[in-house]
Amino acid sequence: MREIFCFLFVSIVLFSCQQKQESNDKGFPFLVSKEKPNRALSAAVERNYDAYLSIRPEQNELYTQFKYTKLKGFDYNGGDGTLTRRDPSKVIFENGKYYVWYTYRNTVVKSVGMARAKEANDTIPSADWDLAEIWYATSEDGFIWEEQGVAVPRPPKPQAGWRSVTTTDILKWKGKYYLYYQAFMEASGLRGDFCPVAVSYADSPDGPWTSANKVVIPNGSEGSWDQYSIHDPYPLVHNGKIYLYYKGDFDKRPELKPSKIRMQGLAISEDPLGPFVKHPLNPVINSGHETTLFPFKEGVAALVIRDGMERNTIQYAKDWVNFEIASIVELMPDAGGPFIPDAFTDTKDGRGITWGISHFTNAAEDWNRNHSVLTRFDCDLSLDIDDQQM
Ligand code: AAL
Repeated sequence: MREIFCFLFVSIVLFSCQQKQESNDKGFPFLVSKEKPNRALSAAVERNYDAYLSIRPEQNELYTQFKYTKLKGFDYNGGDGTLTRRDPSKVIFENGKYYVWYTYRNTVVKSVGMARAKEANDTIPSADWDLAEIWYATSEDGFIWEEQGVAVPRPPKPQAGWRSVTTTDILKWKGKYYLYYQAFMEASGLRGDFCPVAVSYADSPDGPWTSANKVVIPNGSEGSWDQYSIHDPYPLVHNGKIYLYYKGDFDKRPELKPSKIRMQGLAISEDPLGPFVKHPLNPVINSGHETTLFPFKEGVAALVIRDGMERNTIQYAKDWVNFEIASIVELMPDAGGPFIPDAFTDTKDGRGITWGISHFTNAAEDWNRNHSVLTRFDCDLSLDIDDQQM
C-alpha cells in the first residue's frame, strides 16, 4: 500500500512539473517569436524587437563569440618590452598565401611611457608604437607565420612619419597595392599623436613600396572633431570608390587622460592617392577605438571596440554611413584585421568574416611601457557559414 502511495505521489509531481514546463514553453512564445506581439510590452522587451538586428543572439547574423589562438613564428625578445608587434592590417590572400602588415618596434629599451614622453629620444621610445616601422609576414594557414621584414621604413626627417610609421592597412586597387598608415612627426605623448595619414604603393604585396610622400587624409580644421588626429585608416571598396574609415581622437581635456571617447569618420576618393573627401555626416560611428569593418550584404558592418557609449557592439550601415547597433558582444579583437575575401571586389552582397589577426597588449605596472603581441581571432560573422548551417 505504502509503495503504491509513493508511486502515485512521485507520478503526480513529475506530471505537474512537465505540465508547468509545457505551459512555460507555450505561454511565452512572444518572447522568442520574430513577430512583435499585440500586447503591452515592457521597455526592455520592446527594445529587444526594435533595437537590434534580431531578438535572439543565435538568429542574429551579426552576433558572435570571439576565440583566440596563439600564433606561431613570432619571437618577442623574451617579452622584455623591447619588441612589439601590434595594430595589424586586414589579412589578404595573394600568390597562394596570406599577408598581414603591422606596427613593428624593436628598440634598445622598452618605452618610457607616454606620461614621460619628454625622456624619449632618437633611440628611447615614448610609447609602444613610437620609433616603429611597418613590417609584414606571410602564412599558408593563418596560424604559422613567417616574418618577411620591413615594408615601410621610417622616412628621413622632415618627411611625414620620420618619428614613427604605424597602424597600417592595405588596399588593393586596379592591380596595385596601397598601405595607409599613421605618420608621426613627434613622439607619442608629446604632440606626436596629432598625426595625419600617409600612403605608400607597390606593384606586389612583397614590395618594394614607394612613398607617395604626401599626407592623404589631413587633420580637420581647428574646432572640427578630427582636428587632432586621423588614426587607424581602413580602406574598403564600395560603389567604384575607396571608402576609407578612420578614428578621430578628439577629447584632449587633460583631466580625462586617457579619454574614454573616440569616434570614427569616413573619407571617400576615386583615387588611392586622393584627394579624399570627408563625409558631411562625420563622425559616422560614435564610439570605438581601432577601426574594423567589412562588407555585409549590401552594407558594411563595424566592430566597435573599447571606447564610448556603444563600445562592445557590432554595428551595421546599409548605406555605409548610418550605423545602427546590430548586437552587443564581448572580448572583441583589439585592432582586429580580418581576412575579408570581398574587401576590394565592390561587392553588393558582402559575405562577412570568420577570422583575422588582432593584438593583445601585455599588462605590467604601466600599460604604456609594455609590448603587444599579434594573435589570431576566430568568429562567426559569415553568411556562408550560416547558409551552410541552415
Ligand atoms: C592604437 C591605434 C593607434 C594609436 C595607437 C597606435 O591602438 O588606435 O595606433 O595611435 O593606439
